[in-house]
Amino acid sequence: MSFPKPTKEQIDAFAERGWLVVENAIAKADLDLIENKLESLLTDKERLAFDWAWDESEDRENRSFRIVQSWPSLVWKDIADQAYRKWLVEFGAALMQTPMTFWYDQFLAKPPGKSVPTEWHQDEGYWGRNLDNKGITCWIPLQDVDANNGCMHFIDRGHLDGILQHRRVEGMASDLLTCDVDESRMVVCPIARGSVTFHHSKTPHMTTANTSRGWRKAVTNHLHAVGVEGEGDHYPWKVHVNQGLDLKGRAPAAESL
Ligand SMILES: O=C(O)CCC(=O)C(=O)O
Repeated sequence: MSFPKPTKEQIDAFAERGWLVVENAIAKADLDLIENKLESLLTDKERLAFDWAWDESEDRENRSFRIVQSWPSLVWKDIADQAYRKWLVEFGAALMQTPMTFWYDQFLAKPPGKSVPTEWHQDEGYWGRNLDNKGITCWIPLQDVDANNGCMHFIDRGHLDGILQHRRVEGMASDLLTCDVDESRMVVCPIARGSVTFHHSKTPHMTTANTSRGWRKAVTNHLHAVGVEGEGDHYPWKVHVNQGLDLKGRAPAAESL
């Protein structure tokens, strides 16, 4: 199976709507390898992951990991050489109509039974001002996803509305942020394993809680335009919560935590 090439219709749809589903993008063997390589991020989560929905009533040692947040490069040294990674950079650059470079990835997993939504946000709400309209994210679920186990929901054309005011999610000790959106423009994106979504860095999006019997696992890949030097100033709502892990130099994204 070869990776799909972006069509003019896809490029135009992304420019207009700020998000895109690409069906049958990544082969089963590649997904199996990703899942296998990243399994230890779950089994060793106390050492290798944050709880992105850390409940403020729980002390650090008893975090319930309602959203496991970790970094694939911690356990997969040559991940950058994988064909899927090269493909998503090429595809993302075509959608943004400008050269893009890989920035960082995250492993985001929601356990069965006790997870929570990843609340509405724009990726730029977490990033510095240098990323203004200069980012794109490719989200790869590792199983079929729908609204019952945490698929993507987008605000259609929301990338054209500017940066929204974000705030911390009530009750969280983590850096989880949220913003108010016009849900009448919401598009729910259930997709099969092998399909992926792309969204612009200003597109408001969320994923629902996982109410299924299995884990909901995903790898999200953040790219920025070539030439962006550092994040620049953060918005005033940004919080830095390092959950006591020493990840500096081992996971690129952790540099800014
Ligand atoms: O997987 C999730 O729960 C959220 C992912 C997300 O917000 C992103 O990839 O930008």
